[in-house]
Amino acid sequence: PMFHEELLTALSAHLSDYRYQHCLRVEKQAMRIAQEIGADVTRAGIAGLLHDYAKERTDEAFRVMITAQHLDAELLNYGNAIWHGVVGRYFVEQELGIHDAAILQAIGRHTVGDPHMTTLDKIVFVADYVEPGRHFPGVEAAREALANSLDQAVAVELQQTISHLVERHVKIYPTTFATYNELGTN
Ligand code: DGI
Ligand code: FE
Ligand code: FE
Ligand code: FE
Repeated sequence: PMFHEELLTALSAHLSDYRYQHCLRVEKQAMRIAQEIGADVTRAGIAGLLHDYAKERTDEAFRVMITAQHLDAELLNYGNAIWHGVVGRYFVEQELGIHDAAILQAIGRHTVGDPHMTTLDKIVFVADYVEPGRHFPGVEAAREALANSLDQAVAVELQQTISHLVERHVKIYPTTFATYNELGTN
């Protein structure tokens, strides 16, 4: 596997500067959350750093990967917003030689979640949403929720994200709903 400095070089080679800076902030944010709750700080950092590694690939590159990895053909009905995590994890594995299943899973779940997220999955999911470069309406509510618990932050993020997507009239990936439905509410 690559050393941290090599990961930074690879990441910066594939991302615009603003998204590269976002990834560095998510790395730090994920490590901070992991530290606070006694989770694996190293895995949180690597997954946070690399979560958007594939975000600037072409749609064609994602379609090729979906076919090559025999992923659910339903994915072809979505776009970069969904692909960069769910499919992006395979670019991380193949190009960066990261085979840690927990890290790849957290990258794969960082946008849409999963009904059975691990603590690492939740850390990356939330760190991406609340990192200090985020300024959208609702980010403070998510940060306040995180001060209470990671699970509260996951819930607020899902509620706000789904509402936002509905307001924008965009298609919602079924896993996003499944994750929302699994929250401890009724
Ligand atoms: O990649 P980032 O911008 O850092 O953040 P992200 O990966 O969490 O979200 C990327 C985009 O995907 C964001 O605009 C919200 C959107 N998104 C999240 N869930 C869904 C979704 N878009 C669609 N179409 N469907 C979803 O279920
Ligand atoms: Fe992302
Ligand atoms: Fe996210
Ligand atoms: Fe991100």
